[in-house]
Amino acid sequence: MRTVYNQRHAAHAATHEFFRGRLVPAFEVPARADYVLQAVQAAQFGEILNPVDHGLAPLERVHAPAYLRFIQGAHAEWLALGGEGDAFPAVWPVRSLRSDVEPASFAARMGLYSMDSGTPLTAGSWEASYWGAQAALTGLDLALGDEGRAYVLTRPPGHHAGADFFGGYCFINNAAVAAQAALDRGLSRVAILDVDYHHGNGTQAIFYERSDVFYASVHGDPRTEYPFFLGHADERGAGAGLGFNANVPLPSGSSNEAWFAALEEALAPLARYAPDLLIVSLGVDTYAHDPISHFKLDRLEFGQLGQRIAAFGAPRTLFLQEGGYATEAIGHNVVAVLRGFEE
Ligand code: SP5
Ligand code: ZN
Repeated sequence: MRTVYNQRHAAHAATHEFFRGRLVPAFEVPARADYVLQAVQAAQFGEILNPVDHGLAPLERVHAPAYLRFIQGAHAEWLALGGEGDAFPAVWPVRSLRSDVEPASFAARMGLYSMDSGTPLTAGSWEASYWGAQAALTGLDLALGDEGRAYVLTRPPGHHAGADFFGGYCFINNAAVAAQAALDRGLSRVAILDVDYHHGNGTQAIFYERSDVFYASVHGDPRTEYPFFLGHADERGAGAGLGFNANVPLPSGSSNEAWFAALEEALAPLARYAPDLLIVSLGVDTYAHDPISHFKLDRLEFGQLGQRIAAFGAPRTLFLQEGGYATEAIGHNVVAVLRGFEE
């Protein structure tokens, strides 16, 4: 399997993030991708390609143009206002406040276009995220070609980013951009299997009222786990999308047996859907020693996951890197999944 590597990922390099009101060392760091690159190279999976620029249009198919413009210029605005270092939001238009009028204030727009204060907006967030989406689109090109599969190594991740907000370390929803581009290329049914520890609220929301993209996720129960406000089992889609969304939340600390049973629950409706393309939002923060998550997968289980995805037998499969914060182990865990898939 070939890898598309977003070589601009390190443009997004936060040193700190907010946690419990204090700045703590950032978890989503450039070294994550460096370790995965090393592991993929050492495993000799095949060629490692740079992203091909597909332009802004495929991003605008998923994200609001005003949001993209904001992210593109936000850090420069912050600096022009005298800000130093990374920018963080501090005020949000929650219930009873209006979000249909874009404020002039930079602080207000930071809140309008975000969901949390745990996602530092850095000088290079746009560059890294733009090229991440291009990597996803280039991976899609490979998956739609003769090989039928690809792995996209990128950061920051994407699945928490909504049509018009950033959060959960994510700015551009790579899985959603790739899914929409696949439809625009003539595919009629795309499935997204999200195995990151956290529910992919952005991806779910983008396709919630649509039947052409089925979103299925296994994740930590949002009653106790980030992103808290989406990811419950009763979210099954709405309107034309009713029945095309499947969430299987699991309690923090769940066993591997429970996790694989949940995976079967998520895969069953996907199998009935019979997608032309399976996109895997591949977070490996389900790892037993992940510093911010609480499942128990290890090398063996990541291999099993890869085998199970291969057995699913989608005609085309695109793996996109999402979370995973046990920095030195991420590469081995990703390689275990990809090896399991290729066996
Ligand atoms: C893509 C992805 O995996 N995003 C995860 C976003 C999680 N944001 C909340 C992070 C909370 C950090 N908790 C630190 C606990 C230290 N003991
Ligand atoms: Zn995650």
